[in-house]
Order: sequence, then structure tokens, then C-alpha cells
Amino acid sequence: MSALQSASGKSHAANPKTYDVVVVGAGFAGMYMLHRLRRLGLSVRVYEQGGDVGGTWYWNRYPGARCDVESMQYSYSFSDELQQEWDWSERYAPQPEILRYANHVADRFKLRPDIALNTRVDRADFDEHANSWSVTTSDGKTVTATYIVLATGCLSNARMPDIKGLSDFKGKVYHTGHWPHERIDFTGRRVGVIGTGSSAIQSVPVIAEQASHLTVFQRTANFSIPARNAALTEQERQAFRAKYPEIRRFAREESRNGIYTEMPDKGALDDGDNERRAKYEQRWSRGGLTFMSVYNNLALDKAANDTAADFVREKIAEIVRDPETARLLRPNNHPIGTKRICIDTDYFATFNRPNVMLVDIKSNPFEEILPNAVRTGGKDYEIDALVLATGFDAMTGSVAKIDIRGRNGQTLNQKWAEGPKTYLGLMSAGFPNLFIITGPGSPSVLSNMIVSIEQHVDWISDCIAFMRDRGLDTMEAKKDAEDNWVAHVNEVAHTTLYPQANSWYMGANIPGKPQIFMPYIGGVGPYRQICNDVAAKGYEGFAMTGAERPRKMAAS
Ligand code: N01
Repeated sequence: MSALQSASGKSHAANPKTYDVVVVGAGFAGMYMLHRLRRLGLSVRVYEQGGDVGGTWYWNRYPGARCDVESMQYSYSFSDELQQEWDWSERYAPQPEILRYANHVADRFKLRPDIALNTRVDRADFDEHANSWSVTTSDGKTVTATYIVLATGCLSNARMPDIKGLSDFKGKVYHTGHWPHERIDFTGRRVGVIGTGSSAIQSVPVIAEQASHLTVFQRTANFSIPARNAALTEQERQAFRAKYPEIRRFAREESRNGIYTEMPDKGALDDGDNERRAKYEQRWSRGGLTFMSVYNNLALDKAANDTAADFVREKIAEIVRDPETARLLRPNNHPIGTKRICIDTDYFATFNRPNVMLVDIKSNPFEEILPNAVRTGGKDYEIDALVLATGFDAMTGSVAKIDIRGRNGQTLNQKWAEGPKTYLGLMSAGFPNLFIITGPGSPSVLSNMIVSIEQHVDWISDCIAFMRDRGLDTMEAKKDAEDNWVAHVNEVAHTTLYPQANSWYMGANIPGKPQIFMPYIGGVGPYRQICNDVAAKGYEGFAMTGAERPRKMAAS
């Protein structure tokens, strides 16, 4: 292919604002997508609304922010040089270090020239005659592209709660998912935190160290496991690096969640009480997400799940000295793990501090926010600053913000009004040549995101190369394949306990959002196999057409 020929064979010389591929977002997904597509010789433009690369790690700068997947695994595997040369400092990298890593990748692979920062994609229209997308950005410009790839992230659309009086509050209001770039110092200030999900559980212990007083407003208590974070030694890093081929292979092909760990071989009720307790103790001491993989049925069987949930509830009761606070902090309305499990450093112990107070807003919902206080249960809690750790419009929120119009002018928001519909989480029927990285219907947020990102990017790149090599220029999910996949995703979810929780996985945190379990829970390894099989069968379930040759001839 000549340098001037696109994947679709169109010449780009006449119009420099025509690309083979537009990628939306320069987080870990968008950056790797750009790298792979450039290696195919394609022209690519990446648009990023943030002021720099890094996606979720660019925005989530709240105190205590770090990854809950261990650094040596929460990192790209596509370049062995990269994984051998980068030194992670701690078991769980803090946000500034992950952002430095993202910037290092952008520089090392010379990605920046193809990334337009501070530029939001507002609209994308599919032109059925030209078989291309017209993409409009926040600077008022329009470009065209054969393909568009949404690398918009699953948790990047911060959700502002709708609480009466919030706009009247006179102090500073911060959202954990949209934290300012300058250092915020809460020293001597009375701070209120709303929410008790992962972001709050990470930030509360750090804010408590600074603030003169901290009030945490809790609607739903959450399960959290100690991180046991620590500095990584050079020896530990080297031991890990030496095993990388096996670790990465296992994470991709065998694991359920993209994490290298022992696979459980029995259920929680197959062990006697003492043995089970010893295993939970061992995982609690080890710390981290693998607590949930001690047995193979914690997500499936309520009685099994109760044993793990009871163990954690007991731990909370042991740690928290005030019995009423301990009672409130013990989760009681969802099976453990059915909301994203949190990983903390001293979260529960923080409530033993004299300057920290927990307020139950489940029994006493917010009445209103006053200029200097939060009023609930007839009491005013005076504060100088408010931290909203209220989460995200997850999985679909960032996609929904773009006005995407496919065939017949149908918008993606119209199509997804009753819940997202995709084939394999990768494409949606009626929206040709539009790919989604870690979209709803794929393991995405149930996995180590970088493993899932790399799998999707590789699959999409291979698919575009397949089309180019056969003179095909349009690809689209077939409606029946999509319907079957949506039914399968739903069916698998309902064999588990997950739908029992009012979680953001279900869209339950956004008033009016359809309540559908969005990620695919079948496991990272099995899902990859399904995607590989689909590709091996000539992209079964997708319609591919080309101006030059129909698909059957092309594939033969
Ligand atoms: O958000 P959340 P998050 N009034 O949705 C409460 C990832 N993450 O930002 O549960 C009062 O979990 C809400 O209450 P309830 C991770 O995947 C990863 O903490 O709806 N309260 C809940 O307590 C995580 O799961 C890392 O009753 C309101 C909280 O706000 C995901 O991001 C670190 C309210 C929101 O919790 C989201 O976590 C941090 C209202 N109007 C996050 N609205 C890593 O380590 C909401 N709440 C990689």
C-alpha cells in the first residue's frame, strides 16, 4: 500500500483532513490503538479532551488515588522493552506515577504528533454514500475517517449528584473524578465527603490526616479489603519480570479477570469452618483483589458468599471501636463482590480518629446543602469544603455524550435507550466501522483494564488489516449476532449474584438509566477465545462489504 493510500484505497493527498482512523481518547486504550494502527501504515488522528494523555489517570487526582490492580500487572505487555525497563515503585502505583508512565509511553513511542489535546469529539455522522465518518470536534472543525474507534473509557464521565442547595454551598466543591491539578491542602479545614465507593475509601484516610474535621456521608456501606501496599524491591521487580511471559499469558488466556493469581479449585462450603477461616485470614493478610478468588463460587452461591461477607463484617467490627459506627460500616444490602470490591489503606481504622465522623444518610437522606453546612436528619454538619466521591455514569456515559449518528440518521443514544446493545462489546449494528474499546458487553470493568484494552486493540487492528488486505471497506455487526450476544451477556450475568446489587455495573447509580448488567461476566480467557474464533471464521456475525469484491470472494 502506498503511503498515500488509505485502508479503503482512498487517496488522502487532496484532503489532509481525511484519516483512515479517528480515535477518541488518549488514555491507555487510545494510545495503544494509535501505536498499532500506525504500525499498519494508517493515518490516524486521536482527539483527547484532557490537557494531556492518561485518560482516567489524568482526571482522577484525588488524595490517595492509586490503582487497585498491582502495578507489575497494571501495565502494558505489548512491548517487552517497556515492561523490562519501567520501574514501578510500589505494589500499587499511586496516580502520579501511573500518569508519568502514560506520558513515558506517549514519548517513547512518539505518539504525541498524532494526538490533538484539549479537543473533544462532539459529533460523528456516518455517510452511507461515502462509507465514512464525519467527525466534528469542539474547536468547530470537521474531519472524515473510514473508521472511528471510541477509546473513551468506562469510568470517565464524573457524576454530579442532584442534591438540593449544592450550588449554594459557599466553600469549595471537588469531584474525585475531576480533581484540580494544583495540590489541594485541607489542613485546618472542615471537610465533608459524600460517597463511600472506591474513590472515597482511598481518599478518606488521606483527607482525615489533613483536615481539622472530616464528616463522611454514607448511603451504602461497602466491602473493602486491605491493600497491604508496600515499596517494591528490585528483587521483587526482577522476579516478576523474569516470569512475565507466563504471567501475561495466564492473565490473557486463562484468568477470569486479567490478573495472574492461583485459580480456586473448590467452593467455600467444601471446606470446614476452621480451614475456610484460615484461608480468608491468609488472603486478608496478603491484601488486594485476590481475596475474592479464594473460592470458585463466591460470585455464584449466596451461602458461599455469606461466609466471605461475614468474615469481612467481623473484621470491620474488630477494627472500628465505636459499636454504632462499626454497625453502620458493615455492608448489609449486597453480596460481597457484587459491587466492585474496594481496596484500602486504613479506611475502617480512620473512623477511630477523633476528627472523623460517619453520618448515615440512608436513614436520614440529605435535606439540603446550606452555604456552610450539610443538613440531614434535622442536624447541620458545618463544613468548609465538600468532596463529591459520587462516581461515574459508567460504561455508556462517555459514549452518550457524543452525538453519534449511524445508518438512517439513527443516534446511538436512541438505539441504546433501553440499555447498550453491542456484538462482543466491540460494535453496534447500524453503526458501521465504529469500534468501541472495552465497550459494554465485554469483560472491561470486571477485569484488569489494560489486559482487556490490549485484547480489543489487537483484535480491532487485525480486523482492519484483514479488511484492507481484501479490499473491504465496511464492517458492521449483524443484528441477529448482536441480539444473541446481548441475550448471552444477560443470561450469564443472571447465573451470578451480581444483579442483586444496585451497582454502577447495572446502571443503578444513575436515576432513569436502564438497569442492565453491562459488562460481560464470562471471563477474560473465555471471552478472548470467543473473539478469536469469530475472527478465525472470517469475522462471523459481522457483515463486511467492499467496493471491489464481495466478502465471500475476498475471503476465499
Ligand atoms: O464511585 P462509586 P467511585 N447522595 O459509584 C454515593 C473505579 N475506581 O468513584 O452506593 C449520596 O463506586 C454512592 O452511594 P450508593 C472502581 O471500579 C477504581 O468510588 O449509590 N450518596 C457511593 O457510595 C470503582 O468501582 C479505583 O448508595 C451518593 C458513592 O457515592 C469505580 O471507579 C479507584 C449520591 C459512589 O461510589 C467507581 O468508584 C477509584 C447521592 N446523591 C475508583 N450519589 C482504582 O483503584 C452517589 N452517592 C483503580
